[in-house]
Amino acid sequence: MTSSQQSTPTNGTEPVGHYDAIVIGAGVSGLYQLYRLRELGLSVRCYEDGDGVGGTWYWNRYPGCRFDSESETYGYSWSEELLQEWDWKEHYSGQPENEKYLNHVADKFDLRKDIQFNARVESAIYDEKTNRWEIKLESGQRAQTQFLIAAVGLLSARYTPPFEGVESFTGESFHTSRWPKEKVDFTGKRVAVIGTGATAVQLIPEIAPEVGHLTVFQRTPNYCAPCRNSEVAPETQRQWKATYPEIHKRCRETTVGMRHEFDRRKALEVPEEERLAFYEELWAKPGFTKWLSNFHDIMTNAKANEDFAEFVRNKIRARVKDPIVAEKLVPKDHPFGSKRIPLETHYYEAYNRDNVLLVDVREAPIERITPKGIKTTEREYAFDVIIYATGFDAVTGSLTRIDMRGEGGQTIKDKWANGPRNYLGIQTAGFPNFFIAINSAFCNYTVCAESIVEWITDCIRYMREKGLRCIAPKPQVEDEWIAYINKVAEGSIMTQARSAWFMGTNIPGKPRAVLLNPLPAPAYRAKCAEAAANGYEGFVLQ
Ligand code: NA7
Repeated sequence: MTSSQQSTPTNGTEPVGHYDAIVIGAGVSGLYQLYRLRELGLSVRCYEDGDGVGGTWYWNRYPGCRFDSESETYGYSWSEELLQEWDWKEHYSGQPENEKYLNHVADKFDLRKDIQFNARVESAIYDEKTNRWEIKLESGQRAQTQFLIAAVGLLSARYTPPFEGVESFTGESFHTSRWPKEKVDFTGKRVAVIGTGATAVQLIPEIAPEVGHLTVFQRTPNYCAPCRNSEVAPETQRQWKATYPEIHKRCRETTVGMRHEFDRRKALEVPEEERLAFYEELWAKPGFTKWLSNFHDIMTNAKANEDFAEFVRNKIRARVKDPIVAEKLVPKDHPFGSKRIPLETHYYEAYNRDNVLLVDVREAPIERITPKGIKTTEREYAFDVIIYATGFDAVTGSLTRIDMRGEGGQTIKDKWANGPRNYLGIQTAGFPNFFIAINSAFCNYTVCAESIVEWITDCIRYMREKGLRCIAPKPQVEDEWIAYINKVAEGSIMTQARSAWFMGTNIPGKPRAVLLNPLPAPAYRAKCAEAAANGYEGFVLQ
């Protein structure tokens, strides 16, 4: 037991636990944050809602769930031993392997002993007299800490549209991000999937051959691109292991923290024949190459974007046999890349099956869920199973769902009523010693999450070395940061879809705001490093 740890709570009846740091969430960021803070010699407690580690890779266990990032770039980069002992089986690793990997990390670094599972944080209240946070779990258990780190994930607060009658349905219902651990048997069943985002696009082709009949309720078609997943050959595995430093160096240099980098040429300055050949070349490659190695101005120039968007539309048309269904699957109301590009395997072919029906809910919106199934403005459909693949209250939802109160009792919900306010995405004024370890940069999760965790760790080390009690951003600096982020985002296609979690517009009533940091990852990291190097410039330290 470290010096400042006075009690170790195990259930709702014990005395308040006192810690130097509390980490909320045992996903990719939380596990690493726990590890780093423990290395610093702090007493750390991690509270995790689930009964196992993994975060996103614990909760999202629906059929077909897998990385969209290349596996070799997703694993933690900070332990050479870990890198050398872990073999990725597929180029875009599936959820079971990913969960296994994070369990392996938790065991290897003995992290479990500081994690309390089935522990949902209900409230976090800042005490201005002691400069400490008091945490209350749903069980009633309480704990206090100097530093509070929310590693709660950017896509973890699930969203189910408030359809009337949801509870009345007499069949089984699932949200994809709360999928049961036991296999769901779809054999012969009439199944509905609501939503056609990245999740549904992974799920639909997996279950289509198994179900009796599948009805997909689509509101907005997406520009889905082939994943082209494959098994990792032993030689490739050896090559990765021999070159991890170069792989990670590359990921730290690129705009999005992956191996992909945008092409410096402007799309429409390249002669048509050469341009189309380039598109075909990108299309034939796996992963996000088609998006993130494309001409850079497809993300800023509407005409360049439309040129590639039309190329993708034709790819979709070529794969769907029924031209009416094909046209429904072709996105026309938003630019390519203004919503997350789903990576797919046999997604479009699923609609060529006799047992799959596509329902366009823009033509006939869902009116209500009934005891039997789903009623649109056109007709009622009967189902045995309804799957909600309806996404997340992204970035802010996992924080605003906690009753968080900072200085003067201000709640984070009130403070963020018009969108998130923060400095560098890491701290928010009025909430001292509270750190947000959510990678909301537009990039590879782990690479960028690691840098945020390391920034927080260095900051806490600095404070302890200098004998400082608390840190929070200056409100004016925060305002300037948000204005800057908005200005950078203005020039990007990413803000232009009518409904996208990038901007919070997928949730009715949620303020439209830039939720993903639009800066290139190296530029963002440089800003964070600069603030730290200048004695945490922009922050008030006491
Ligand atoms: P997404 O991408 O937010 O997709 C949610 C889907 O649910 C999307 O097709 C929505 O349509 C649809 N939706 C939401 N509300 C409704 C209502 N009321 N009626 C009909 N359809 C609705 O979430 P995912 O889980 O697929 O992916 C999230 C991220 O996880 C993904 O980007 C990856 O980064 C991993 P809409 O498009 O809003 O019209």
